[in-house]
Amino acid sequence: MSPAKRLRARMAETSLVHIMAAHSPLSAILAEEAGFDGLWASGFELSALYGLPDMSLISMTQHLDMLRAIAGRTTLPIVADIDTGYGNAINVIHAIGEYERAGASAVVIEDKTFPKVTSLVAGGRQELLRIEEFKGKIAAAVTTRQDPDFLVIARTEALIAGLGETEALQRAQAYVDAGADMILIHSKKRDPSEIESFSRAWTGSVPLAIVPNAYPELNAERVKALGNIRMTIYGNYGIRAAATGMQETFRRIIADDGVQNVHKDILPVEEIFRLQRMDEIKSAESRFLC
Ligand code: SPV
Ligand code: MG
Repeated sequence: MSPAKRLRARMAETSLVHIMAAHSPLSAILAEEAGFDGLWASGFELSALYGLPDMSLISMTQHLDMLRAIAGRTTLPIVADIDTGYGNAINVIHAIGEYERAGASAVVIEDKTFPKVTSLVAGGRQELLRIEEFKGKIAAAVTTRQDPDFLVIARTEALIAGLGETEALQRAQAYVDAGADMILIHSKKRDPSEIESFSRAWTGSVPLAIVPNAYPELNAERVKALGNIRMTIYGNYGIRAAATGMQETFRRIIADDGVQNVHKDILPVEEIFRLQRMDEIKSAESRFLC
């Protein structure tokens, strides 16, 4: 079964799939071991990994390289965050071929103009595409995919842009009409009221996806109660967790003038060997290095 088919099957059998952000193969391996249903190849996380803001500065090639590396080390389905699709509908056609070949099971395309500005930053310039133009991008993605199970998820940034629920609902319905398999609805409000209200008002034929970064209290129990949200993406939690660990550890090493204290509080190198599958190398060595 292809990972895309598995993702669809998992969504059908559970009321909610949990998709963890990954910015590297190592973070993806850790997410798989922890029990997530899939991975989010996050634009925000990869940008932050390069020390850059999430503003269309990372190239498609950089993102694809990371996604391919992740696909090579995990079995989980990968939901690719392709931002605005790298241009117009023609760029989307090219991108879908590349992402499918790289091992993605789904893409999320957002209705902002290129270059985009990250959604949650205060005072961010949030410009949306004309609805007709974005419908063309969704239709191009749906027409281009080779695997019918590959999901095309349309993300509307209408709430992020402050255009209100009516505009968000209108855009979401238009994108479903263009062929979208799911709608990702995003909000930067510091509580889940906009998302809960949108979800209650949504009567469209496809399920919703959310990214509860600004409103972390919207846990699985509350999401399931809404009934039509089938995918929660934990965007930015991977890079924030990694940065937390490194920031604390690096500061302690400077403060302690050495690693004599921190070494007990971080993973032993043997655990890194395990994650690197060093045992496989050892057995290959004894078998083939004659
Ligand atoms: C990402 O993780 O890149 C996202 C989610 O798109 S957010 O940064 O909250 O917009
Ligand atoms: Mg993103």
